[in-house]
Amino acid sequence: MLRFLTAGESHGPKLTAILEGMIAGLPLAAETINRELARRQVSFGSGGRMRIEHDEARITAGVMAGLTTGAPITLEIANADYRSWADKLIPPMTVPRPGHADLTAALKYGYRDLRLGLERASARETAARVAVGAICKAYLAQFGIAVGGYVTAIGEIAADLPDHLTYAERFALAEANDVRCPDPAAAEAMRRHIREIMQARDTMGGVFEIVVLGAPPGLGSHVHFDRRLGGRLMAALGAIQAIKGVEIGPAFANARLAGTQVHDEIVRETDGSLHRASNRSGGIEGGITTGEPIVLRAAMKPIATTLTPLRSVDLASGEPAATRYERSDFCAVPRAVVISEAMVAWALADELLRKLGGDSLAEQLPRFAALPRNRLADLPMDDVEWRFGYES
Ligand code: EPS
Repeated sequence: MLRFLTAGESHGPKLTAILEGMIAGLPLAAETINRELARRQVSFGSGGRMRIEHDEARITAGVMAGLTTGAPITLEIANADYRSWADKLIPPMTVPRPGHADLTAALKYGYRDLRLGLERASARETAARVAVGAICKAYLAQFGIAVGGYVTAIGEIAADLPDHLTYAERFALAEANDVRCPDPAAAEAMRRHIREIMQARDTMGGVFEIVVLGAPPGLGSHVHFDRRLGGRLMAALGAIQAIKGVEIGPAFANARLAGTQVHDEIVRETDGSLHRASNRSGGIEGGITTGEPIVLRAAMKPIATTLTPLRSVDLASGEPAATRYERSDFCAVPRAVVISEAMVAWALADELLRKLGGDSLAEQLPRFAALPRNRLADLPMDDVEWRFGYES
């Protein structure tokens, strides 16, 4: 339903994104997109590039007089750094960095210089995804659906997040510091840790959570593998640079517990509505949203470009060689939160568009209000015996 493409190299003139399938009538200002782009740039542990770029999106198609038209939306983000690359003589790059796409991309595409791979593999491309995600967030917000996130660990430093802290409070606390961690004491420790890592000429990964609030029950489907929302959300996160693990709810912790300790018991309220005593499913059962918050957790590996060299091979000489350092981030986990929010917002917007149908916001708003909810009145049962009735 909702497709997007991005194009552009890390040090080329600009990034371009085209988003196709968004309904008409959605109010959209460049400012809405630029706010998200600015969030993506905030991160303790960034390298020098983030001081060069001041990302702003130009909307060049699909939005007229402040409203989406239903036509493809085109976004452009200039690479300020292009100025220093445009006429530069590019030195050969022949020593692949372990962990980056250098070797795999060169082998696959037959590149005769490794830069051809890294230019597109670079996480610079995620600026375009965040711009697309900002539109998806604006769409979801029309229905009271919010996507947020926060860092829970940088290396061995873990946040302590008490259960009484609501998700909205976590989002707000996370925005208050540049490691995007809602636990202020842990945030300080994380900053210290990142500083140590930088001094040690190394890099560090971490873990973060992405949470969707206000998603109605009934998005996704159990009927086919590629319609299961859990799989779609994990794929959306797993398709981000350096993300190597994703879980829904406390999935790995659940795997160590008995079923009676894991499953979210269903409770009837006096008004006939149904609710869950817990949310260990992470808001998804049978590939379908339950109506509880959708909770995803992702693991980001340390950045592959390290100041301390790693062993590699110079592909030009065939001799063992140490990796050479180029400017890079030391820790990009806080930025990965914003990128992940964007990808989750896109996957969810796609599901909501499929659920609601129609071509304009005016068509969709009443349909959303009429969606079945978790209440007995929306779950009529025949309560009689019946037969399968397949033909024999
Ligand atoms: C990246 C390396 C760095 C990052 C870049 C991703 O860029 P440069 O090589 O220009 O210093 O800053 O990320 C961005 C430019 C961005 O906007 O996020 C890499 O090799 O993946």
